[in-house]
Amino acid sequence: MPAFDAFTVTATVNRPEYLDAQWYRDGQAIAGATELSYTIDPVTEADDGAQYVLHLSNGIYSLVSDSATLNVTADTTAPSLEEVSLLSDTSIHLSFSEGLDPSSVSDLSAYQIAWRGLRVPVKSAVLSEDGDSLVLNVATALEGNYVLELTSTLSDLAGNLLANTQWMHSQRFEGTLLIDFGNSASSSTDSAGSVWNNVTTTIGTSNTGALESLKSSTGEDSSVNLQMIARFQGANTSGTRASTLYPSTAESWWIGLERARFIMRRT
Ligand SMILES: [Ca+2]
Repeated sequence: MPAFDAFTVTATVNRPEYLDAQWYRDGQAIAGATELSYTIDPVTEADDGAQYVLHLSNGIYSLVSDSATLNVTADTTAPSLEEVSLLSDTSIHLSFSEGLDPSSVSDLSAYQIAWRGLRVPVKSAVLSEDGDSLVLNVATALEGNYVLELTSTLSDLAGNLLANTQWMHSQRFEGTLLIDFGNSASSSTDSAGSVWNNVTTTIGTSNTGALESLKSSTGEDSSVNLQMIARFQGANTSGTRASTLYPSTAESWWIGLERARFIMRRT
């Protein structure tokens, strides 16, 4: 068995209530090991080859079990991050394939969370008792998509480093996003200060070419962010899609993790 797992040796006897039990390891009585089962958790490579026998006695007769040999192999399997979920908007639950070394999780710089172009600080990291789950408490309420990146200093008890270090959490937006590119009176001048000037204020305004958290047609926050990749100067007069600068697949874009359908509407 691999190191750092639990090992249990059990004897089966008829009428155990009349018997006193004592486990021995390599000929030495083990203090406190007086039940029919004995567990070592976790085993280490130093336990490799240990022999266990059970001595049973009813006061008149005594009996010694066959011996059981414990074979321990080195743990060479790296832990992996299996699942990430939000417990609340400020706490993230991480599940790992096995227990992590508690000393490897305490450095908060091991956790990088990117959300809407921001780095969200991690305030605390709390490892479960068995070490295979971790709760990260963050300073900012997370809505929608975020990317979690872990440094590879996280390890299991044998020192094997975490195998996968990045996790993208996405919430699929189901709905329609309306983007209004304005009317013929809107400015079509290529001005650095008005790069997004043709988008109405009900959707969002920006002079940086980026729109955060587009609203759906029902006013719901979609958590979808949009970054302008090219201006379509003067395109409004003949329809946005007529611009050669605009992708021909304009109705359906991949934006970050989301597939969002855009309906172009001229007003
Ligand atoms: Ca391991």
